[in-house]
Amino acid sequence: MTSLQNQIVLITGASSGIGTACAKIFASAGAKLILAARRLERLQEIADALSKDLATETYLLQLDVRDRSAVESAISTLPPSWSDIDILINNAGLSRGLDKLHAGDFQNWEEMIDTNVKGLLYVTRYVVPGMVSRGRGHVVNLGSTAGHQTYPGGNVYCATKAAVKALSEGLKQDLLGTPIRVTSVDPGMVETEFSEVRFHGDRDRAKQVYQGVKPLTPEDVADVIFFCTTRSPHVNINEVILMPVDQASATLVHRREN
Ligand code: NDP
Ligand code: 8X3
Repeated sequence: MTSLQNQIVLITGASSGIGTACAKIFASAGAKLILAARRLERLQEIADALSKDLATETYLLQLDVRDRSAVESAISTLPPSWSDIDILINNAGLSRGLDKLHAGDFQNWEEMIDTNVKGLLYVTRYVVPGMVSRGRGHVVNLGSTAGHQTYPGGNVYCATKAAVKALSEGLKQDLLGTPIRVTSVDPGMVETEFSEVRFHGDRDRAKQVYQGVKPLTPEDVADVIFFCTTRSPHVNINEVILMPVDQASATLVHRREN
């Protein structure tokens, strides 16, 4: 098993859900964390708690991954003690709406494509060359079951996650001959702020998504990511699909009465 003591882990979208759960599990293994998201105050709260409970060293980046020059500047100006990133967790992402494609909202489309595809590309493009020159590193992309199976109204979100699947495969191929590892972790239903963001803050509608179901928790997903990054250095877990027991496909979900 690979030790994570003092390894530097960059987590995008660390201010909520799966990203925050990743911060906690990697901190508990002694990693140093670069936490990135737009909501700096949230990152500060997480960093303060980790510093108090586990003496974790953190470096915070207030960053919108859609802004290519901001991503370049954030990565290129990391202090020397933070610049040698060992693990990149490309987790920042979102869905917006469930409109039919022919009635879709352009702004929603752009936000999803710019964040889930272009943002992931920008961060990868600025971080991976350093991994290659140092001869070590691991990139974990958050895909989704939505990238394997399109569901009604999921159109553009599903397309972005299908793109993440293709990009994970492409990066793995392009890094062949280097020791850098690439993994796509593709969950089904995870209860986070995801649905609240999808429905633009409509909490009641968001709650209905998980009504009568026991969904995955962000910690369940972080646990899988942690497993993938702690295998022996010659082992690459390419792709993991995980779902709650109550889910069999994007649309086949078992719901209890209460
Ligand atoms: P959350 O909404 O709880 O967290 C999303 C995170 O992404 C937040 O920290 C948010 O931070 C960040 N983020 C969003 N846009 C940007 C941006 N432009 N720049 C930087 N950070 C951004 O959702 P989840 O934890 O569920 O989602 C994490 C990932 O997991 C996403 O890629 C999602 O698609 C994927 N996923 C989620 C599933 C689910 O059912 N929940 C299932 C499968 C995959 P901030 O707003 O502060 O910038
Ligand atoms: C999130 C899972 O099914 O809501 O990627 O699209 S789903």
